[in-house]
Amino acid sequence: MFDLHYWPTPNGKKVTILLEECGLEYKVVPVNIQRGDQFSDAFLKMNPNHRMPVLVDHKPKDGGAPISVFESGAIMMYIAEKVGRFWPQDVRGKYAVTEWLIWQMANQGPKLGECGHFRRLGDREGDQSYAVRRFSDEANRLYGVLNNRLHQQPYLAGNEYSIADMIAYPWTVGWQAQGQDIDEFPYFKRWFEELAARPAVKKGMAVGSDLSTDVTKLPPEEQARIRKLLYNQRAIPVKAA
Ligand SMILES: N[C@@H](CCC(=O)N[C@@H](CS)C(=O)NCC(=O)O)C(=O)O
Repeated sequence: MFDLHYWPTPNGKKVTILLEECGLEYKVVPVNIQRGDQFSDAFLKMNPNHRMPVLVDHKPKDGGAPISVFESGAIMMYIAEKVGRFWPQDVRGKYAVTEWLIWQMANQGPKLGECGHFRRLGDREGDQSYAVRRFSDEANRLYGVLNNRLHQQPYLAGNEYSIADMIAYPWTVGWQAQGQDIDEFPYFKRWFEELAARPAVKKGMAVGSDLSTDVTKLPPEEQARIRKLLYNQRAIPVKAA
C-alpha cells in the first residue's frame, strides 16, 4: 500500500516507527543519499527539495491516483490521519500534537543536525570551536525543553503517546554524540527509556540497518566524495523543458 523512499537516518526512522506502531504494510525503496539518489529526476519529481523520506500511498482514501508526500512531519500527519491513530482530532488534542511536531521539524531536527555536523567535522575546514559551542549549547537548551515538558506530563502532547513523541525520539538517540549528558535530564531520560523499550520503536529504528555503511571506515577519497556531495550543495539550475 505504501512505498517509503528511505535511508536509515533519524528523519527516515520517524516514519518507520509510526508505520510499525500502526502495523501497516510498506515497501522500503532505498534512497542512497551517499550515492546521490536524491538528485535523480524521478526523485526530484516527488521532492523538489531532494531529501528523503518520501511516502507514496498507492491507495489513498479518496480512491484516486497515488499521493506522494515529502517532509517527514507531513508524512507523519498523513499516515496518522489516514489510520486515525496517534493524532487526536479534537481541537485541543490536535494542536497539542501539532505544536510539538512543528517544534521538532523547526527546532530539534535542524539544530541537532547542525550540532552533529560541526562536532563530526573536526578541524578539516579550520577552527570550528564557535560553531561546536553554539550548536552544543542549543542542543542542551532543546534537551532542557523536552525535560521540562516531560516533568509536567508523560508524553510531549499530554497523557497519550502520539506522533509528537515518535518524531522527536530518533534525534535523541545520538545524545552522546551531540555532547549531552542524559543524567542532566531525568524526565527526558524516563521518556527516552520507555520509548526505546517499545517493540515498534525497536523495529522502526532497525529498518535499513543492512543498508548503511560506516563512512569513517571508507577510504579517505570516498569519504571526501561523500562530504562534497552532502556538504557543498548549491542550487540546481532550472532545466529547459
Ligand atoms: N525536513 C526534512 C529533512 C530531511 C533530510 O534532511 N533528509 C536527509 C537525510 S536525514 C537527506 O535526505 N539528505 C540528503 C542530502 O543532504 O543530500 C524532513 O524532515 O523530511
